[in-house]
Amino acid sequence: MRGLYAALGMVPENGDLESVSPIDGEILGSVQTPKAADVDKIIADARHAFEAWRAVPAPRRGELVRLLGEELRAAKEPLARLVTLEAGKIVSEGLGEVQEMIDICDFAVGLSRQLYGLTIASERPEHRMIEQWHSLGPVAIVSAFNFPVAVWAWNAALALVCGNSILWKPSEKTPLTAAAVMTLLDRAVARFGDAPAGLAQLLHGGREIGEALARDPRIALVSATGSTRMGRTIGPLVAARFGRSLLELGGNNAMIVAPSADLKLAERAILFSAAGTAGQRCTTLRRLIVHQSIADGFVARLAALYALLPVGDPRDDGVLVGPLIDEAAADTMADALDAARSQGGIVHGGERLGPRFVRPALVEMAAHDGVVLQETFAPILYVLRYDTLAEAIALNNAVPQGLSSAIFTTDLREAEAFIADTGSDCGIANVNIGPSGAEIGGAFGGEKETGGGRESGTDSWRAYMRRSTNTINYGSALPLAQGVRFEI
Ligand code: UN1
Repeated sequence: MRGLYAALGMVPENGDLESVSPIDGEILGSVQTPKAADVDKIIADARHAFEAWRAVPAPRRGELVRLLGEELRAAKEPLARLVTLEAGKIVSEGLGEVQEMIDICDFAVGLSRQLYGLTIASERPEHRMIEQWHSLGPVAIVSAFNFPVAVWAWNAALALVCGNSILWKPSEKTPLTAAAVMTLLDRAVARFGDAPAGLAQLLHGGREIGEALARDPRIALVSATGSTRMGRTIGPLVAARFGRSLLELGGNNAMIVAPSADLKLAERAILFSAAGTAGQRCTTLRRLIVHQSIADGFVARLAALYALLPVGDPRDDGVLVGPLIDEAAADTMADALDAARSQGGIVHGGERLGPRFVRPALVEMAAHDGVVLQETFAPILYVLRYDTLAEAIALNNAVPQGLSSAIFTTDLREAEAFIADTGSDCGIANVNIGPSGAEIGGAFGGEKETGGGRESGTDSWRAYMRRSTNTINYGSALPLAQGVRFEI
């Protein structure tokens, strides 16, 4: 750990929150959580920083994010290694997570010159209407253990170029990766030169910190990623003060495998999206809807592949499935498998291989019900069968969550039907690609209990700004809209 701290320029802390590696239970280090009075000061500082930062031209704000991208490029390997140690991701996925941060920084730098408004045709003569986008205020980012740094970057890079200060409450399970990223950001800030103090701050801790941020009217936007249960607490707290929230909550993502599908491609996509990251992505494939005509052979083949999945130390070459984040997660998986069995499910795999290590499970279910409707944050893939595409799409949509979805088909009509208005009801609907592993260029998020927020690409930046509509009269009369007359 000492070498890693040095490579990341981190100073070890001796705090009250310990970081435990899911790989072997080793204590990696600790960080300090703030007291209630500290939280108040942190928020006040964020407010002051915002007032200064919003006056900095957006392309100049982009320069800070460009420098952050440089720091991340330079520290990619050690930061990825820390992600592996603290979150249990395999090396390639740890590197991918840091790459995702670099990608969003690049995106945000370009965006810093493209925060475009609109010119609107006015109904009145010699009038012009415009729409401008202004900075919003301090943005609180609440992130989860499974993408301990990338999801922060999606929010932070956009929020910063949009003129906002940022506060970050990372998962209490991954405090060190957060501390490492703040060290890199501090370095970028130092190189930038004149960024206001308090522009980007870190608040370690549990749900009480998230709730304090959600309650505080000085926080303009709360962007929270995590379970639907967390969202049910945070969302109403923010709404009660008419604040803004951006919620990225649970997913129960499905893939339809049609009779015409390229089954080799489908197999690869299924293994990555269902077993990758040990089933701990919000976009993880959780339900497989296979056409009756191919189901027997395809499921048998998948069960055989599942048995070959290399589970083990995520630092080792060739391992594809690392540990679950903690023992409670492995217990929850075992409970879900018991529930599936009691619903008549046939379970392939799913054995516990250590306190936190599990073999991914493939579970054939007769009915789309009970445990299948819940998001269990573990590598369990429920398999269901269908006859007609309409039935498969209905199953895809018949869960409370609406994050991601996919179809494997070579039939153009089926592919288009799936992504049409009347097709998948999710925020993400893919064709011949699994539901996980999105690029940053697209807007990321989902409907229903997933929370409705969108982060990352396209116009998600608008969530971090406020809209101002301006009507300008450059004539010498005062015509009223809708032809209203009001003259003495
Ligand atoms: C998450 O699991 O919270 O699309 C985010 C993906 C990743 C991000 C997942 N790019 O799977």
